[in-house]
Amino acid sequence: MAFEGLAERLQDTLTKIRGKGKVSEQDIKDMMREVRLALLEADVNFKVVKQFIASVKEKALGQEVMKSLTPGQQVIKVVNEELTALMGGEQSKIAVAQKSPTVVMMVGLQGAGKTTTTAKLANHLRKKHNRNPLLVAADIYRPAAIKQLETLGKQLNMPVFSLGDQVSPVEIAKQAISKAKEEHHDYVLIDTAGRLHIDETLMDELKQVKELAKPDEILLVVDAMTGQDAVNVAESFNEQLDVTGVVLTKLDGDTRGGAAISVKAVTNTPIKFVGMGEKIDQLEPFHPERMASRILGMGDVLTLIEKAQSNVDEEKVRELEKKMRNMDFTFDDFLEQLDQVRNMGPLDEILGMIPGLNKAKGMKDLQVDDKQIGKVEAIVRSMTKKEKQDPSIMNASRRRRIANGSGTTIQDVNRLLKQFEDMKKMMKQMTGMTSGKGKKRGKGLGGFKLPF
Ligand SMILES: Nc1nc2c(ncn2[C@@H]2O[C@H](COP(=O)(O)OP(=O)(O)OP(=O)(O)O)[C@@H](O)[C@H]2O)c(=O)[nH]1
Ligand SMILES: [Mg+2]
Repeated sequence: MAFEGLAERLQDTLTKIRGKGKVSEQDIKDMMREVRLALLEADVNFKVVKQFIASVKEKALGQEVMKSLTPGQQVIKVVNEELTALMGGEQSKIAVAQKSPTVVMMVGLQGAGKTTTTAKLANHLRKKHNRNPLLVAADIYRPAAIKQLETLGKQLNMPVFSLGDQVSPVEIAKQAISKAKEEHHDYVLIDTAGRLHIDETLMDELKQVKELAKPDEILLVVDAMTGQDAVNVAESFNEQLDVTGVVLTKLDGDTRGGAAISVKAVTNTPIKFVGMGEKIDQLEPFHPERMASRILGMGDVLTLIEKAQSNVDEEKVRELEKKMRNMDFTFDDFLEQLDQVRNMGPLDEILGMIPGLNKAKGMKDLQVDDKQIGKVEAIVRSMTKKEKQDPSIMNASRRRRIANGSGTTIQDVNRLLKQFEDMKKMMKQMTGMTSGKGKKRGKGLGGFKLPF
């Protein structure tokens, strides 16, 4: 997965500070040294790193205190915001021309992924935007380049415009655009030839195509795995062609992430899409904020905190806490708690925001969890009012009836009852610990956990 090294290092650094009730200037300095090293190791442009560190330091030290977050969380929030800003802030979408068709020109070095991305983009435009693109084969230099695009077009069941390899790319572009107008294609995607280096002859040709086709979008395709080289390439292409957006391919194989973080800052050109694999559907719109959260490995922890605070009724939380202390937390309370969590949004989404659970391997388990929760809820809802209030009356026949009523097994029911008892014990310990010292408990979910 992308960003392994960086994510790991940053997460280590941030974990040290996350729960801190107090963060000193020295803490921030120490942390920033680590962040700096982590970014440099990830092959982020050193000027970008320098600027980033300076602005995080300044904001972290000067920021307003927010009651809802601990100081440690606030520092993380600043890092997250700055990282998001560095990568472009808002999501940058593909151009739409006022008058159809929208012309998109794909450019980039040899093997960067232009042809593949042209097909992926066509697929994306059709699937997500209900568009009807025309693919244009304007790479007349590499043998089999036309064939490659035609094969992809066939696979997508989409038309590919070509005039063989004896007609100039400028002429191909011209005829393709008139054909698109005739046949009411709303996008024209022009795949151009790659080059080994920034080479003047070919660059001139691209300029001519640009002159004639007047593209609404020039997408520069760069290979994320080449790190800072990708950034330098982007800079040169941009100087010559005024690129409007970058597609970062092979992010699936990029363990460092330097290009993704530096491209926007160095070239002032936004990343619009990222390639996450060779398959036709492995192109994703680039979301700076999501990417930042992913790099920081915190899922969307801040959104989660905010959601928890706006959705959980404070009064109810206090009531529940009192019950927990008195050990009379019942299955009714449990259902209520479940509803409160549900109010925050779809469960898998909520769980996805929890750090550690959002890792790739966790995703499968999440679905299982969702089912598991449905089961648990069915069991609880099959209990009588009396049983919910006092699970100790649960004898064998009651357990059997509940299993039948909820479509589960006696083992399932037994397991839940056992977990519920364990949870109560655990809660008692937890509340005992914190209330004993008279310390104020965390808000949000009130600090208790569901028993799964
Ligand atoms: N893993 C991975 N491979 C990719 C991605 N995008 C493209 N590739 C692979 O990169 C190789 C080159 O892709 P092409 O689309 O042919 O590259 P190109 O820029 O058109 O190359 P030229 O036409 O020779 O300049 C192919 O094997 C693609 O499958 C990606 O996002 N992830
Ligand atoms: Mg190609």
